Amino acid sequence: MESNRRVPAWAAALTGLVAGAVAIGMSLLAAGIVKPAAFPVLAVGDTAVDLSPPWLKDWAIRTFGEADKTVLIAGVLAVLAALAAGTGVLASRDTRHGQAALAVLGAIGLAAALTRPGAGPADAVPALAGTAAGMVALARLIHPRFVRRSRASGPDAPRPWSGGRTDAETADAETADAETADAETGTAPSPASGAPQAPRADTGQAPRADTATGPRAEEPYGTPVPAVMRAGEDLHTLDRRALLTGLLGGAAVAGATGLAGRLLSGGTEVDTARAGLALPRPSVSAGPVPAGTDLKIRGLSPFFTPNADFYRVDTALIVPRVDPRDWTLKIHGMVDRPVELTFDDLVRRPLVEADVTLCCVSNEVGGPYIGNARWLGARLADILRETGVHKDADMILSVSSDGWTCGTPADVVMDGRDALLAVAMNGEALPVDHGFPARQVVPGLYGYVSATKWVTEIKLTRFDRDEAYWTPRGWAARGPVKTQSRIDLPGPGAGLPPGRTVIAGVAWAQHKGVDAVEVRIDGGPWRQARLAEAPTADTWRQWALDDWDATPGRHTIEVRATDATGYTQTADRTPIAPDGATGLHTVEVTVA
Ligand SMILES: Nc1nc2c(c(=O)[nH]1)N[C@H]1C(S)=C(S)[C@@H](COP(=O)(O)O)O[C@H]1N2
Ligand SMILES: [Mo]
Repeated sequence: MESNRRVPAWAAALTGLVAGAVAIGMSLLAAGIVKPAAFPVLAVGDTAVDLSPPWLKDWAIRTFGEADKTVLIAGVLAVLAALAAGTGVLASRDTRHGQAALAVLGAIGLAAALTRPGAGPADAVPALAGTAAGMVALARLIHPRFVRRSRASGPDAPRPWSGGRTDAETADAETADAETADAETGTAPSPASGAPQAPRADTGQAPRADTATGPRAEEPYGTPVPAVMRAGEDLHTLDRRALLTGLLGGAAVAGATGLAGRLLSGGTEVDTARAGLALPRPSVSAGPVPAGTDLKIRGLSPFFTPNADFYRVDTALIVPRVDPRDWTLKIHGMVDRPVELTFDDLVRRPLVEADVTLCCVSNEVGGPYIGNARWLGARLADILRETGVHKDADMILSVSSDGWTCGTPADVVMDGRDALLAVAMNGEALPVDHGFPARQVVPGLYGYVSATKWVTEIKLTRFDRDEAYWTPRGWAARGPVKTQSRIDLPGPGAGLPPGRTVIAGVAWAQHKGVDAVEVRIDGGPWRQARLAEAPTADTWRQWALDDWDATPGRHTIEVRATDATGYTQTADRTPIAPDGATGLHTVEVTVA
């Protein structure tokens, strides 16, 4: 073992990295065949999201915004890469230790995959296949005989690692080459001299890798990959060419399996299904919005938020891709007649168009997690009524295809407002990011208690019996939207020329309606802003103050809205948790 220390760490780390890549590629392939959501890296990331404390999540959202998922995935991959490199270093000292480390990583992936919501035995396959492939790759890249022979040859004086060989070593190396090259490279096998013909590493000396692998995982590895450190050489030298060939071979296997896995994951199929979807006509159309709904001021949020600009908040690391042909919505629990709707059942129902502003409870005062869209969907209340909801059921617990849960107060959904099972957003099928093929939209409630994307199950239950995803994580069980307003222009910290300046923004109090918006500068008197039209009470409302005479110096602009119940926004600042931030949006500008 001691002599193996002379394998340079960088080479060992590289072999570990490539073996790790092979493991990930193979598990992606297996996931593509069996179940995309069972990809263990994703399962580990999802588990990390679910286990991370609310403060960490808040911090991540605040710090990285909508890139939080990219950052998390990059983080998981970086940690994995470091662990894989470490595995290679371990393996270069003792193959069994490296293999054991890989098995532990595989077991973590396996455990995560098997404990995801809705996981079944099939979810084990990608983790197992990936681990097995990684072990085979590691066994091939760092030859098991490597360790054996070093022990057999007894303690060696440490020699600097180099490409050179002494005569004695060359003899050894030739023996080893003969063994190693039997089926692997076909290059330069010298006749075996003295040493018994060792069984092939992948059939004899690496039982862990083999028994765990079986023929299937071995198959895509068909391209023979030479051992990086040939036995014999391993004691003192490293064959750079073999290393390179091995690494490239491994990388090719990883790339090919990974790509095949991605293609098989059905992403493109869902995109095709989405593109080919003919949007049903609404039976209740919302009609064109009145002139004056959009003030069309540059820099002011447009009345309708384009889908591409619509904020996205969810716990999914990779958005669920749900094929409408496979989609069903199961409605059960405290109902007389449980049903399971297909997508056809849903779109054959009378569909209603409604303009609804959706916002996130995590939106800080003045924050970006709010958007307005024209939704098309079936009335949730009608569907529920048909199932015969029990009188004492006060919670609609909806579940997404990836196991996220949401508890919506039943009385809110049933009170006649446009609570929808939506299939379209701004005139196109729901974007995958926004819940394709179907999601809930309920005006007046924050998204976390109402807006389930990729919804596949609705259970009628009670708040005193069930808890949705965010409740045990410190958020209120019920989340009515708080009356709020935001200054869109001038932007925070803007430098402005003196003179007449437009101040404009949006205000919202969904399902109540915004009755007034006031603006004040430098703590002066509140001034009424001009309000845009608002076709219904369920959307935000644009506002503008057109005639502020900006004088040189620093100025503070504040805004407050009053809703149709007569409530005026409080200036008291509270944090987003547990039920939404309060306080006045305040913008500082410099006029010069
Ligand atoms: N399946 C699922 N649906 C979800 C969530 C989620 O994490 N998973 N997040 C909710 C939250 S917190 C919000 S604010 C809205 C955001 O919807 P959007 O991403 O379409 O803007 O979706 C809701 N629906
Ligand atoms: Mo949210």
